Amino acid sequence: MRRNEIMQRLPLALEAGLIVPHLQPIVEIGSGVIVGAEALARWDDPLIGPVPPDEFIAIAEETGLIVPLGLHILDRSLALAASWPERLSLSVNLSPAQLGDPSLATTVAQMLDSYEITPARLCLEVTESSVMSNIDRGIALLHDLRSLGLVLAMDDFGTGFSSLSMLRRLPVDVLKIDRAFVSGDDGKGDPRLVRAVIGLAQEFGMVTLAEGIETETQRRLLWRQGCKRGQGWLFGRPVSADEFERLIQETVLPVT
Ligand code: G
Ligand code: G
Ligand code: MN
Repeated sequence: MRRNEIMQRLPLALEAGLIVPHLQPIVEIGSGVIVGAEALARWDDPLIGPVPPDEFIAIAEETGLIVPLGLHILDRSLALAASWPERLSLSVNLSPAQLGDPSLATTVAQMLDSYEITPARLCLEVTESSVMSNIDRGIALLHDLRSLGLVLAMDDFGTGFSSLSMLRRLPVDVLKIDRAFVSGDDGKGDPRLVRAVIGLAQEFGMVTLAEGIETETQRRLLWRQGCKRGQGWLFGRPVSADEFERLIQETVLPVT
């Protein structure tokens, strides 16, 4: 019942602008200084109430609505980033279906242009599975995107089914260390896997960004191992655009 309700309501909600980006701070792990944010779609509907993102993102992927939804989040979050200080970057998730859109690179270029955003401030996050569905086309599109001057990150790395050899073929700059390895569902994660991912990233000339940092212990471990950037509840949950603007006026949280 609920699922049908969400499915029916989703296109209307998107049209009505009810689906908006919230922003989770991305920090320099050592200093705690905010260096950017990841845009995460949120939907609070006046008729059916708040809908959790994992539910509506999954439904949007099934119905193909993820393509316009993804572009909407990209557009709205770029509009926000245009008013932030130049030093702050913006990360936006790309879904597998978006990587099948031949006009994606042109659209992204037009958006950057119209908001007058330096391409290097935008990071697009792709998952292993999004490239796997059509490897050659996916890789070609990633090269097109990267040639615009923006940054590419691999999201959810090491949790899917892809092989390590993908690291050699994908033109990505940033490897995101999955929350499952950093904190997991039990708050423990696995420091051995964290170390291994940091080592792999170094071998391939990529930068690491840790997700799901919840405790000072996790933070210190990452910092000691040379992971420079991260995000997680320790530093900040995803917040509304207004709240994020307030955050970037202040927050400094040095390592202890
Ligand atoms: O905050 P969190 O519960 O937002 O996100 C749930 C899942 O939904 C995560 O896997 C996240 O990557 C994904 N997600 C959130 N916003 C977007 C979006 O704008 N586009 C895509 N493709 N995925 C998103
Ligand atoms: O798949 P992706 O990495 O884009 O999704 C990010 C997801 O992780 C979102 O659902 C976001 O709300 C969630 N998240 C972000 N920081 C933390 C954290 O510190 N702990 C937990 N448990 N979830 C987090
Ligand atoms: Mn992400």
